[in-house]
Amino acid sequence: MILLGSASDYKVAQKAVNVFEEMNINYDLRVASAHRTSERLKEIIKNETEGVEVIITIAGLAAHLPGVTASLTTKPVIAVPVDVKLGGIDSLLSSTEMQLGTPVATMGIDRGDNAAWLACQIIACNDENLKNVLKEKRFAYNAKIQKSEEELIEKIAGKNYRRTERSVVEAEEVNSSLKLNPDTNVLIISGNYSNMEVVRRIIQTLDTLKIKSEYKVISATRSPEKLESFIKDIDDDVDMYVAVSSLSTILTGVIVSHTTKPVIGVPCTTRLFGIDSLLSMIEMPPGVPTATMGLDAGENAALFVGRIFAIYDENIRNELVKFMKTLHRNVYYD
Ligand code: RP5
Repeated sequence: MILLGSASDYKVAQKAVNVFEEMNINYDLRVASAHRTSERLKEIIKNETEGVEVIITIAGLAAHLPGVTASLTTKPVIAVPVDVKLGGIDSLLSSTEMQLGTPVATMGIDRGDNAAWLACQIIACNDENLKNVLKEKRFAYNAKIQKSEEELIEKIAGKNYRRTERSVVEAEEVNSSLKLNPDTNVLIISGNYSNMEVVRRIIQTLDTLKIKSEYKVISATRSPEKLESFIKDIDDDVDMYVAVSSLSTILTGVIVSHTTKPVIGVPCTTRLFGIDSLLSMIEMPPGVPTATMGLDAGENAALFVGRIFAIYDENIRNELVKFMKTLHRNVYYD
């Protein structure tokens, strides 16, 4: 379901609609403001989302639609901040910085398309056919880029343009030497050891929800080949990733570029109050979303993972509801 804070947000929602039409995914679209029509919003979430797997919320300004929606349901909620004022930074921060217990996976500003791609990745966790279609789309992108390069060069038509010769360098066989436990569902990757407290909270919360996870520490800048070969090796064996990163979050960028599974990112505060990691994690180009959580919000990342599993797994859903109850939240358990 796509929820808009106002009909004026449709220009951003249109991008999500286009992806769902391309992917042949059914969707509903509603307009309900968290502030101006709060009762209508509650009514929709409580009584009109049966069978809905993922909710995409699209809102600008003080965007409370995603957070309020997440507080009314246990379904995964994705937010798309809209550029109405301040370039959309107001809406981006009010979507990401959610309190413990109500995770919202936020996309880049105006990135309705990536919200739909992430929704497809989430639905694909339980749909083999969609999983294959997503992989095909990823390969098709290579051909698209190559074609656009050819067209560009034709357009430039510069007399000094020279194509560099292709030299074949023997690819060095990189063995990541990292192995996964066979029953791991969620792989947590941290770029360094300074964010281990966040990793610990993710593991602890996933344990509470009875979701099997394990973690690895691999730097995307210091051991890029190891990271790449590891993801290629194990991608078929995990359901999704949680990536923890600070400074320039190259880690999440590398992971999403090598998988079509959901990647949940936790930006961490090291410098600049974490603004560097938050923005470099969230502002992804179309087709490669990172489901970005608030700064250092390890528990919320685990709870978002729980919401994805809970779509199809009754036991995990019960654990999630139990956890939410311990937080004394006033949630409508649909
Ligand atoms: C938000 O305020 C809406 O999501 C929209 O982005 C913005 C402006 O709304 P309108 O005044 O155009 O209805 O709540």
